[in-house]
Amino acid sequence: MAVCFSFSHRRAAASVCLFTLLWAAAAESFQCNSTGVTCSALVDYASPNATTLAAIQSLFNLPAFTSLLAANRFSPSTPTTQNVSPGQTLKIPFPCICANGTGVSNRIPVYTVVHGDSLYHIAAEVFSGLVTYQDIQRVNGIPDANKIEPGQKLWVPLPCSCGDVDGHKVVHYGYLVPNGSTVDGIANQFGTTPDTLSTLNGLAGPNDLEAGAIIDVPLRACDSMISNNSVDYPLLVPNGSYALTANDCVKCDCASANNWMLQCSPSQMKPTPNNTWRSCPSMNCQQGLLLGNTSSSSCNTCAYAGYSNQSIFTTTAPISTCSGSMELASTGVSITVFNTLSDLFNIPLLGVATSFLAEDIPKITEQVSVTGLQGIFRGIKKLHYIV
Ligand SMILES: *[C@@H]1O[C@H](CO)[C@@H](O)[C@H](O)[C@H]1NC(C)=O
Ligand SMILES: *[C@@H]1O[C@H](CO)[C@@H](O)[C@H](O)[C@H]1NC(C)=O
Ligand SMILES: *[C@@H]1O[C@H](CO)[C@@H](O)[C@H](O)[C@H]1NC(C)=O
Ligand SMILES: *[C@@H]1O[C@H](CO)[C@@H](O)[C@H](O)[C@H]1NC(C)=O
Ligand SMILES: *[C@@H]1O[C@H](CO)[C@@H](O)[C@H](O)[C@H]1NC(C)=O
Ligand SMILES: *[C@@H]1O[C@H](CO)[C@@H](O)[C@H](O)[C@H]1NC(C)=O
Ligand SMILES: *[C@@H]1O[C@H](CO)[C@@H](O)[C@H](O)[C@H]1NC(C)=O
Ligand SMILES: *[C@@H]1O[C@H](CO)[C@@H](O)[C@H](O)[C@H]1NC(C)=O
Ligand SMILES: CC(=O)N[C@H]1CO[C@H](CO)[C@@H](O)[C@@H]1O
Repeated sequence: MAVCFSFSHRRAAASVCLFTLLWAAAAESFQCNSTGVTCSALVDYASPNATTLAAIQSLFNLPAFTSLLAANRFSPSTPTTQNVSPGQTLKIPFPCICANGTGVSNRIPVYTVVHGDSLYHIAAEVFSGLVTYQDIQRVNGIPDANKIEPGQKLWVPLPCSCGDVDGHKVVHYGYLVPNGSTVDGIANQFGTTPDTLSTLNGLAGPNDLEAGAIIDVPLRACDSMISNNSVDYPLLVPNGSYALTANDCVKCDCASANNWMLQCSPSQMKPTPNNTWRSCPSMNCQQGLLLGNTSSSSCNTCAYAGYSNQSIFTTTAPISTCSGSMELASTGVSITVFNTLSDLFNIPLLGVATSFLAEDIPKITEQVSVTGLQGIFRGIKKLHYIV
């Protein structure tokens, strides 16, 4: 079924298998030493045929459509009817549980057998080889693989893992290895090291990588202030992506550029329809600071601390990137400057604004919204506003 060959490409050599089936993934369970631990994980799914996001949500029993959008960095307004083309790969978010040294999806997805199905068809085609038919047979205690009945419900144990890697919080991502990949290339692409990838996946060397295999890639996630008794603890959001939490009321972004701290703010969405919240609860810190906003005077941000059935919790947290008060020799104005470029639109404006009259803020905004710290200083000097 698969034709394999080796080739070398600049620095590294790799083995590649060409599948006659459309991109059937090769399942291999991931090691996971933390017994009984659950977490959220991701796996690549290459849809075998043309379908929609709604059908994929249903196939994988995803409770929230927004989780599928977030995992794939799609806009929160993407419709459920959005088309998925044959072979298109999507990241599927799901709960993982570790036991006996390996991780598997925690009792989902559950697939209902239809007329004409075989275990092989379900494993290799419907789930595009994310599992073997033997995996499904084993976890469901099926004595004879040839005997399944329409209507029978089968747990499909997807490969996954939980736990920190190299001392960092990570989301374990079951990555579908594309043709022509190298261990170095994959490590580089996902911000990890070839050694870490080789150890996690028991790879003997750079040649030990097969196109179409699913390998465990640890995606470093942001740290957060979420309390360990919050419903969503520990919310792990990998670099470059977002998550909607607290019944979709809160949107949290993770960017390595923000010192690996999760940044959360009100999502401006309605709460998910199936719970007791008719509208999103208040999301303020003390002194009326709104979730995600930063105080110009105290170098504090209003951070997300989790949620319960009743409320959304917040806490004020110091911003590590806040550099405090700086003297401007040319004007004699002391202003508070925050030096994170990504925060430019929220934070420095406040810092600058405290030194000027409110009616001048639009002018200052024009000056500073273009560049970073240097731009702020230039803007201030140009405007010659002195308190
Ligand atoms: C990888 O190989 C498969 C099977 O031959 C093929 O269908 C697919 O187009 C190839 N992908 C790329 C990116 O070359
Ligand atoms: C799991 O334990 C084995 C044996 O102690 C160790 O070699 C391996 O690195 C551990 N794996 C992880 C992911 O921690
Ligand atoms: C309602 O939401 C909870 C999580 O908040 C989820 O587990 C459950 O499946 C949802 N039910 C429906 C019918 O969507
Ligand atoms: C782990 O192994 C034990 C004993 O071998 C077994 O009872 C249990 O079902 C296994 N757990 C999983 C999740 O496979
Ligand atoms: C696509 O494939 C899935 C899984 O094999 C199947 O259930 C579904 O009916 C197919 N849809 C179309 C439009 O062929
Ligand atoms: C939860 O956090 C509190 C305070 O940070 C800590 O004392 C406690 O041990 C934690 N509990 C668990 C189960 O981690
Ligand atoms: C984090 O993601 C951004 C893009 O979203 C990327 O430019 C950056 O290299 C990533 N950093 C790490 C350490 O993975
Ligand atoms: C939260 O609500 C769910 C159902 O809406 C309920 O089952 C659960 O016990 C509640 N938890 C708390 C702590 O009130
Ligand atoms: C004063 C200030 O920075 N307010 C911001 C607080 O956060 C909301 C959204 O999260 C922004 O729209 C406000 O501009």
